[in-house]
Amino acid sequence: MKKPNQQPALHKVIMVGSGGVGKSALTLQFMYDEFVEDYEPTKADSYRKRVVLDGEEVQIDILDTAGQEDYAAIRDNYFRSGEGFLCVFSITEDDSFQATQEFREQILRVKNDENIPFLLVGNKSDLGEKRKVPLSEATGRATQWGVPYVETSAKTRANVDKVFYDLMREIRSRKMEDNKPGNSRGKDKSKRKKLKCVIL
Ligand SMILES: Nc1nc2c(ncn2[C@@H]2O[C@H](COP(=O)(O)OP(=O)(O)OP(=O)(O)O)[C@@H](O)[C@H]2O)c(=O)[nH]1
Ligand SMILES: [Mg+2]
Repeated sequence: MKKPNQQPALHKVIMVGSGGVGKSALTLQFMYDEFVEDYEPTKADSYRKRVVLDGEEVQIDILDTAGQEDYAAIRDNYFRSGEGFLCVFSITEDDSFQATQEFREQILRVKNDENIPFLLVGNKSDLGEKRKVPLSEATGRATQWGVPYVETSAKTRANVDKVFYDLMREIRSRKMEDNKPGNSRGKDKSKRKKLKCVIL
């Protein structure tokens, strides 16, 4: 049970993917129920919101990163702070789909964790007539990585809540795993160290 003054759990989500795929548009649609038509390349923006996840009040922290190559060098630092990733491409642009491979590799390298909460997101599903990335290719890659694949539209709001909530669920269950007694994952180790200090 939650103690009266305890802060709600905070889940840290990072938006990654090439420039122009709709990371900011998805974030702003989720945060404010608005679709932004104009394209303004992002440097890095962060957002926080209280939401109810399966009956429990939690906070989501979203870091919307820059897709443009000029900012590639600073990605490592941003990725390190993430607990879960929405890896976004546009279904209308094959290059952006190919780039997801590099983003995935960079995330695995920085987080050093094959099972990091991660969703592959094919955005701009409202532009079906301009589709360049076949559904089968996207689902094939997701299956190979062992992650879910979801198609979204920041314009129509299709599946926008779903990707954020599904990712939060993955992050939450991951934290519960890490906190199980006897689990030797990173976080737990530091807890044990602290415990030792108290005993000594
Ligand atoms: N039709 C349609 N357009 C979209 C969708 N999502 C984003 N856009 C448009 O695509 C353009 C780029 O969107 P952004 O959200 O700024 O792209 P980004 O991934 O944040 O780009 P960077 O900040 O440079 O990394 C904008 O003009 C958006 O209006 C979508 O789902 N459907
Ligand atoms: Mg952006």
